[in-house]
Amino acid sequence: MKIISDSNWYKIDTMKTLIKHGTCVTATATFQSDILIEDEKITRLAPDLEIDSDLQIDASGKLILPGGVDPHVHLDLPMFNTVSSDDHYTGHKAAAFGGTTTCMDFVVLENGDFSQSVDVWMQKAQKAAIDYSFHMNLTQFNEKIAKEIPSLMKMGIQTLKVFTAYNGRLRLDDGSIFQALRIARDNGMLVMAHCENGDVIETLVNEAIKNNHVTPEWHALTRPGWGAVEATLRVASMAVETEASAYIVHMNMAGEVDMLKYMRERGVKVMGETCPQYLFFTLDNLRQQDGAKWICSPPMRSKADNERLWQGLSENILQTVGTDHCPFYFDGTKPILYEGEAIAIAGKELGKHDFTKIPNGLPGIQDRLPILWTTGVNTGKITKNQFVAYTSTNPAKIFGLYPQKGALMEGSDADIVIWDENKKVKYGVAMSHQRTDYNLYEGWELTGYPEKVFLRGKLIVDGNEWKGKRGDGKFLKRNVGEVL
Ligand code: DUC
Ligand code: ZN
Ligand code: ZN
Repeated sequence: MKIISDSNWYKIDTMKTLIKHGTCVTATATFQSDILIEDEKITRLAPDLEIDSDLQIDASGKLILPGGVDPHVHLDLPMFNTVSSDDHYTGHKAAAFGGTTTCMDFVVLENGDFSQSVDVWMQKAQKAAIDYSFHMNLTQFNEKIAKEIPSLMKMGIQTLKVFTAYNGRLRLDDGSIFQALRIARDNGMLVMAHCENGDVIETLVNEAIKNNHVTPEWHALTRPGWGAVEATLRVASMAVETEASAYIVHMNMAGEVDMLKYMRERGVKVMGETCPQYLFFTLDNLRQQDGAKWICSPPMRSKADNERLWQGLSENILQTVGTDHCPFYFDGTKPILYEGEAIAIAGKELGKHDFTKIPNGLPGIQDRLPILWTTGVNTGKITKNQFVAYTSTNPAKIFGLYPQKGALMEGSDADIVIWDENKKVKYGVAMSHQRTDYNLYEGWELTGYPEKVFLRGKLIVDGNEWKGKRGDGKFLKRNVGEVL
């Protein structure tokens, strides 16, 4: 909206942007269309629009995609005497440069108090630069908490994340997960599950430490993949019994894809997310000198797992690609420059002599779309429409934001990416706005990259230029989502 001053009169006029000659790509179709944006919304979608506008953009030869929706990020998350190194400004800015305009972060539950815990996250997100919403980490459970779960819906939070691992810290026992699924079913909520076997991990970690096995590879060796497979089946089985729906986060094992397929073929309301890192990297990366860069939970697996996950995407067995963005510096003793300021945040070096002290998590919020495009679309593993479905439309639908987000439709928010499918870049930390000192895809040659990114009609990324602002991102109250 712009305000026009006419002598002493002020009239509020609509800001109009017209994007012409682009090729729109949605989850289900590819078509030629112009797009008219009025203020924050898409208001016309038709070929050959001839309308006076304040800004006209020629998108000939370019693709128009709905802004990416990242369902899984951890910004400003305290962990192991430090904090994930992107906050709700730097992480959002990086997301935008990669074509993502909405992300969903997890609220840490403190003292079993939902409202106070959400307030803490609301405060952190005051500096938001893209639109955002929250999931609630359900890491404690008792009668009082059970009764209060429905109040989250009034706050616009329709998702509970449970953990079958991290004993003594985040894990809920199966009985509590079962009860949470029932409550979710009765209130139109969705349970998201981090699936690994907490007891096996605890046993193996204790043994590894006793035997002085402290290098990064032991992080993966103490978190066996079959624990993830078994826990996926366990959560899905509880979803059957409770008639609830469940969403398995960060799927990383071939067997998890098999379980998902098996359950979905039998009508179980279970959905699966994977993340780019699980499509490429393996235990061998943890064996490198800089192996700590790849420490996250669940850990990297094998080539066969990478391949089965790709197949899961090709064959529509999986539903989304999130990032689990939770960056830490590789060497947090050395500052990096971010927006001209030297900033050092303790990171992976905390566990130099003990893998259990390495903060868990990887950067990826900016990388997701460009990496998936080059390695998925350009190789023919997934279509352009699947790309949009996994990175934008499906997360918007599952998490109750569609068609406000994840869509190119009249009435949708004008979150738009003008995508140059011919743009070649040498990717890596120098191109990244993620606030960390390394990038998992350093030196990768990519073809296909965002050229312009709009958030609710406002141009926030223009080539290499940042036009966004702290505080421009809006909290999204979410509705009941769809089961895909
Ligand atoms: N795994 C990580 O590696 N980091 C954050 C949370 C998680 O589940
Ligand atoms: Zn997790
Ligand atoms: Zn996570």
